Amino acid sequence: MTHSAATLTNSSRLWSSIMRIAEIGAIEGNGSCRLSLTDEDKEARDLFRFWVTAAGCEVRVDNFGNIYAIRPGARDDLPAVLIGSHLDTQPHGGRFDGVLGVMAGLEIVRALNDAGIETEAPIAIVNWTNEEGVRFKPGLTGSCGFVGALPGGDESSISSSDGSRYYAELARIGYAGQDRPPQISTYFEMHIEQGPVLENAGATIGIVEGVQGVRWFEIDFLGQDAHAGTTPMNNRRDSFLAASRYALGFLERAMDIDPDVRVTFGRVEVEPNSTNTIPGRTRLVLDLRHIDEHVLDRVERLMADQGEPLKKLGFGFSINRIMNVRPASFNRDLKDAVEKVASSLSMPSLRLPSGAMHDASNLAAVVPSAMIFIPSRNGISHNPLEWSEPMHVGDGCEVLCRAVLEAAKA
Ligand code: HGY
Ligand code: MN
Ligand code: MN
Ligand code: MN
Repeated sequence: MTHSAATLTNSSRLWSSIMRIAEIGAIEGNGSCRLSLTDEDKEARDLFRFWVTAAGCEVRVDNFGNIYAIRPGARDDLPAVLIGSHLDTQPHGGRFDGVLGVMAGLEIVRALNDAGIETEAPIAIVNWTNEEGVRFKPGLTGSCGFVGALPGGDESSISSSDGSRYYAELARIGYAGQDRPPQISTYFEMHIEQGPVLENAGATIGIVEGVQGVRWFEIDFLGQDAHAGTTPMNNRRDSFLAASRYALGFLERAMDIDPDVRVTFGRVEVEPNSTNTIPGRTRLVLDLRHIDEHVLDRVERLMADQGEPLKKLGFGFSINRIMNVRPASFNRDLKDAVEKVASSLSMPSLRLPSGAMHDASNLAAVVPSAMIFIPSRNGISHNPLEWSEPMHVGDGCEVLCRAVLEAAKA
């Protein structure tokens, strides 16, 4: 089946679906805030479900709240080609992170309907639950559940930052499903790069080599609550000061192990969180990343070593690893196929690693998977300033569409 040089997909229809989703949970500065399983997430899920139903897809929801939209093929005995990403965002999220990939899947289904193209194998779109891991931990919850990577696979392995319960929230928003996910042969994820590499290189299409490993830890420091006014400075066990000293010392030592390691303390919890009480308990939530698991292991050992001096000073100290997504590499044949499609459409492409984590890391462990990036302006993401050019959005979707059509042949 050869396709005319004219595009199959409709870039303005794709653009308007992205902007329509972005309006849900809109925040100042053209950003979005749709934390997973909130009313805003529900609204986006409902709209996605409405659109894919209108496009003739069968909708299934599994027990992690992942939504699958399945477009039948000529042979439904064949496993589906799956296209996915996520609709949840960071608290100060942009309009494209995750949304681009789910809406690109929808646009491909719509385009194939318009063109009257029947694929051999079914094509499915997925919206993964809680990719961002803001409200519930670990991140990538839905795709971890899909590949059996959640320890226990039940609520005991999903913690929340606001006291809510994952499965109760799924039920509350009407997405506590029990459907069996579709069998899949291949996974594609289109995503903004969230970094500056493609823009600096003047490339439109990023062919992602792989994703660095990501580990999350809850590091707890226990001191003693005490009065801010009556307690002399030399008679305190201030858990926040202990945590601050620890964080700075750990960061320097980790960079000595490997300057490419990524260490982020993005979340700090202090108890009792009162201006005039010395905090007795502080929790640092650490996001640690690197492409090499041996480096991650060495840094993890350092994490424990750095806590020993605090114990000698009388502080409680504990580490709980709450997420471990292994480094992923993508399928060589699929990368070559994407590169071939991009050059057939005379789009400049570049191979690069992904600094950001993605559901595709989990999928790559179970099926041949590939990721396509498009440029992010100034490399900014997880910020309302996140922006990608409409032309790049359209080009990326057209490349994805043709790569998916290749993969959906029997
Ligand atoms: O954290 C990440 O890398 C992804 O953007 N959620
Ligand atoms: Mn994302
Ligand atoms: Mn993100
Ligand atoms: Mn992703």
